[in-house]
Amino acid sequence: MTTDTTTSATATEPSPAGTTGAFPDGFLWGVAFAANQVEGGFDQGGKGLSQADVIPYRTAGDYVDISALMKVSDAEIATAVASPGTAGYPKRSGSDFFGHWEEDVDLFAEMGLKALRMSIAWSRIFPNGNDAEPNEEGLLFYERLFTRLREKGIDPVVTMSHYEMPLHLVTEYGGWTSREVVGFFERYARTIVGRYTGLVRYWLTFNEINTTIIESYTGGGVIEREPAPGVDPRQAGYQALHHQFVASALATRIVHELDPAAQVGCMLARMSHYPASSDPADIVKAQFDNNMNLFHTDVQVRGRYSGTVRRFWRDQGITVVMEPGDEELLAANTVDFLSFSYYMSLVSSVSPEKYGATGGNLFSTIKNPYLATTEWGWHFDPEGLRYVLNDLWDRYQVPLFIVENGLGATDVLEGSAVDAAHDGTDTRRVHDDYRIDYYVKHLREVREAIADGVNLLGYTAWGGLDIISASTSQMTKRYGVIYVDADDTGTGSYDRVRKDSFYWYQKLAATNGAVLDEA
Ligand code: BGP
Repeated sequence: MTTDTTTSATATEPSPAGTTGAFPDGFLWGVAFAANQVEGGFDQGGKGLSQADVIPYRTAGDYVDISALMKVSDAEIATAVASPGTAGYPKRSGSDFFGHWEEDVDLFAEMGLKALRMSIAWSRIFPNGNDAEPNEEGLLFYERLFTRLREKGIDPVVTMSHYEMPLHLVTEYGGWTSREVVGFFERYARTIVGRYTGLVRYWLTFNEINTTIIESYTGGGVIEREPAPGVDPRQAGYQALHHQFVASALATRIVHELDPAAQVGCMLARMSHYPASSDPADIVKAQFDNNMNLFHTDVQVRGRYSGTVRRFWRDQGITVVMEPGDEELLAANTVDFLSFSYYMSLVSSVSPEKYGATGGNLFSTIKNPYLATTEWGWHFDPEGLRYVLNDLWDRYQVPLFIVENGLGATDVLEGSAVDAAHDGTDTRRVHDDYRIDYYVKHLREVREAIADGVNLLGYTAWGGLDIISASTSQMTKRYGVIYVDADDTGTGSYDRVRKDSFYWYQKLAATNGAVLDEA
């Protein structure tokens, strides 16, 4: 063991917390949300129905099997299509960003944000997805929004597809299992990149692209149906995923062609798997689970499928149809940066029955005895974020971007809009110190990773505003630093109220992270 005089620690330990550098100048502090969860205006401005507009509100039991809440059946879609209005379909009203966007952009500017990660609703541009011409009203909505953001010094970081596609492509084409949808997406990408050249400098193709094989309706618009005899039920998800990889490569080529000054990234729900024990069998299982998560970025950053997933297909009898030239296209059109969401870590074991289970983002996992969990059962693991950042940087050596991280919690609104006891002033407040604590703990680990040498472009906290939850369709699973006065039934004024975390985040951006030393 050697002692390195340049640091106080011995060579075998990570630099102790606190001996850290700072966030780079120009770090992109921001917030993030998705059109299907925030916009509303589902039947306004020429928008067509999307796959998210037919997901009904369901009260859930223990939130362990989340995916049951996220998919819909043919019968449910038929009922939804026949149901006018927003009642019972929370994503139809979202947080009414469609009606409040100017006020919201002013709030983001007041926070001193440098970035807003958001998505475009494909069915606001092509209502049915296969329309000959785009919807000009939709194009104009985002043009005005992006222009206003840039005027305020806020970079839009735009996801082309965030858990939604036109419903027509789901019901008439089978979603992303159809090769034709690749062509419709290519036209959509060419239309939006062409229109917003110079306004949008950061593009993401598919949100959490690994969702498509976990929850195929949400990720790929694939309605769960009985597979043909002898066909693995997971095959539809892998086929849809391959089509998305091809579409992502085509969109990447379009950005590089139409707007070389812009950058395009992929987006992964990074779920790091820790072995439950030092049993080599658990170690190998965790390595496999991590590689089955990371093969998605292997394709989009390295340009090829990994041996792990190819062997998995062989062993499971899963056939993915690739057309001539697909692999060359993937290899020639890799992304400029890697973005990811981080909410928690997971645990792997060859004998999971030995351990209890807990909820998670998209699926449940073995309970980690070293970690606390959130109200929704998600592991609370700030150090895991430092681990993930170093792991991704070492594996790919491309710039990284944390585009989702945050705490879903049931906030309490105190005070009233017109408080008689205070001269009728608005005394509404949300004291969410637990959310500030969450950011502090995670961002300190981010700062450590930057000191470890990780190249990180920015951090966009999930929510910004309170929005409809992707998994549970609740408004009351709140992530924002801005409270939205609405409940799970969509009842409320939709007023915006700055939470205590709003002011803390404002300081975070203003001090480029130095406020982390205060808490
Ligand atoms: C990610 C999604 C987001 C978001 C977030 C929080 O998986 O990309 O859309 O919703 O998770 O999850 P939830 O809303 O289910 O709490």
